[in-house]
Amino acid sequence: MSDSKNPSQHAKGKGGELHQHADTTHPTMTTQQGAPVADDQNSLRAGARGPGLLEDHVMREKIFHFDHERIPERVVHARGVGFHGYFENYSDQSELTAADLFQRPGEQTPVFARFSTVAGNKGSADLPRDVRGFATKFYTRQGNWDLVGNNMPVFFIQDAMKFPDLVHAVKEAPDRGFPQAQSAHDNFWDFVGLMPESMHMLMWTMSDRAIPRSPRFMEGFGVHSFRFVNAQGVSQFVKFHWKPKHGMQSVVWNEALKINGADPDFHRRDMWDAIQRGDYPEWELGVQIFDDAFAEKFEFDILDATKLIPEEQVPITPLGKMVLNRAVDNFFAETEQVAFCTQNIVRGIDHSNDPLLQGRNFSYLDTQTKRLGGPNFTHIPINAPKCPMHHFQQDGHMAMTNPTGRVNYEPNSWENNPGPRENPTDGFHSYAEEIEGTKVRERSPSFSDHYSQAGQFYISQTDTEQGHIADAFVFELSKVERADIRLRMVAHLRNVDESLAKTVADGLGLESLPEAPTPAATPRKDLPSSDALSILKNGPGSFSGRKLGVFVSEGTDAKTFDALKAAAEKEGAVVAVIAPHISGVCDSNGRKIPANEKIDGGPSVLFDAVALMPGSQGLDQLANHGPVRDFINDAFAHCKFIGFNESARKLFKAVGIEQKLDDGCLLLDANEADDAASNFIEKCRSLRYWPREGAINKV
Ligand code: HDE
Repeated sequence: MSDSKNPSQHAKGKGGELHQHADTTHPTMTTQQGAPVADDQNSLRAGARGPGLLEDHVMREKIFHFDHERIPERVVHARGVGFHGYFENYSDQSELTAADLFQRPGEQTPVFARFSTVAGNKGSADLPRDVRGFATKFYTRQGNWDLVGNNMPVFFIQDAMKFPDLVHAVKEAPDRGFPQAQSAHDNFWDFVGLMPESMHMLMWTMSDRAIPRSPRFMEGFGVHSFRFVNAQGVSQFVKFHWKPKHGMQSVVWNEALKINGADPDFHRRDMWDAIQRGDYPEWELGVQIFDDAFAEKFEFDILDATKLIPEEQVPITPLGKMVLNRAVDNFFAETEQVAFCTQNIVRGIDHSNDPLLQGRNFSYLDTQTKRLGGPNFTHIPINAPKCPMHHFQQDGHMAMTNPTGRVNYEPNSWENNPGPRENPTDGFHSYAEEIEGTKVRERSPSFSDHYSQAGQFYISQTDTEQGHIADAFVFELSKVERADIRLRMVAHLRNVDESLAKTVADGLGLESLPEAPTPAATPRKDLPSSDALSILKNGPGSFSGRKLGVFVSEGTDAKTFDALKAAAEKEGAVVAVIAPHISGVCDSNGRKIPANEKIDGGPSVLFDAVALMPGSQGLDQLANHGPVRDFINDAFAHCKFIGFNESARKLFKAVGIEQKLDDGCLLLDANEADDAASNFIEKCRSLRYWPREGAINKV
């Protein structure tokens, strides 16, 4: 074997000694101990072809460290992405809460927010049908407050005791190690079908909320009832809400399936890109505030996390806004190591007796200790408060911030450096709630209505959204192999909404409807529809922050292209150019238009709307090209707005939709390029042309 295969050998003399000159343009590589490394290519061995030597501390250190690079991924919410930013408080809320961050108008508090899926592993795709985590760490001047929420305001279960079962059921089966990142399988539907309390949450997870277009376009919820407590000790209940500045948006299911293949990082890339271009993701934080009297008269138990309080019943009071404006410097150090804990609350905020929340308060601290390796995970910069800390806690694995001096206990009578003391005025006080009761393992009967709000959610949706919910149930249950599990779910749906049950039963090809189970509490049919629960009733009315995919080829008309780009950018949208080759095309003026994507890598599922602007040459070839055909077919099937020029008609013909063009397809007339472009972008503000859906996609 010849040594000449190894380039670094060229620098060596016969005995392997280095003749290379030191590289002065880069810092010298060192070991973890700081010792300069002379050779990073070759391990130490007995002779050039001989065995490796154990003595090689440089190689052993390098490989040892590599071997230990992974930490356990989160047991749930493993897949996620986080960003830095700030929370800006609107006004003095001291009457409501003593929480320091809500006292002074205009004051900014640093935050770190992490968005996640729940079921999938760390390397899974961004767009499974799933709940999304929405966790925010506020680094307040009186300690860290973690608001660890989701993008849905309710949850599957009422008691933390059932969480391991729920998570076991949805994640990979223990024998086969699949399915990954999906709920469309027997174990999940078996479990939830036996847990009627999950019905309301299932309506949410079968809705488009479970396939968001980006975390930027999601609402967030604290889910549980919490307490605000003011300096006088007066408390009210609150529920936390995040409303996205750009409005809500989701994708359609068939699109989600394809996005997962085309760009598994779709969400994290979208967030990253938005922040890089200065279009900072933003949400308004608000609270529903209510007192014991309301809690008493409300139809459901405010401690039951499977229930929400409709915004129409208790409107949201805005408190401030969160702006995410900075990506992490290092994904592992920040996003992976961030440790959210529901127990991290600050003076002025308190927990309620929600049994799910009570269980969470144990779980998060416990899981971080395992995941991050010891009790000092609070010393990791992303987890450390940004306010001063003084306490007598000490030692443990990886202690980084250590006390000085001899005094590590309290009380003490040392005069020199005696350490901190408690502060009853500014310190954290639990709300002085009167509690008495018998020690029992018992679910309150006030938790027993499992269907009413599920039905309310369904009737609050537009026809389009109702259709998507039914389709989602049919899709998921069609992946369930055991027929009795399918039937059990349809039976539950009869208690939610008879028409939904019927549609799902038809979709599954059932000959008759199964008998509905006897509910623990009679489902109410008098709950009014709540518009706030629908995505489509709360559209953004703008195409701002969205992405237009423009397909071009050689000879694309320069004027139409420029007009469209200008109109999109004026709206605050981003234009991506898709071309037959990544090096781009020359337009009708002979100017080079660089491409962002080659057609195969830039399918239309990655864009919110598309424009087809091929040149007049080579259309036959384009019409026969699979990726071009898919681009058009998918954009049409996913109800996207499609702008097109005259040449594109040939492509429509090739895929058989020439006769089906509707009001969602707009001609970008070269003679009126500016008007046509602004008209098209104006249409795009509706995000999708839903009337098309009724005409296609049905079997
Ligand atoms: Fe979590 N959850 N959870 N969860 N959860 C975790 O903590 C748990 C629940 C939520 O971006 C774990 O750091 C229990 C509801 C988010 O790092 C773990 C119960 C809500 C995140 C845990 C729940 C959430 C987690 C896993 C039932 C919405 C990701 C890793 C009582 C209000 C945070 C970790 C991040 C993560 C336990 C239910 C939100 C095991 C026991 C309800 C956003 O501690």
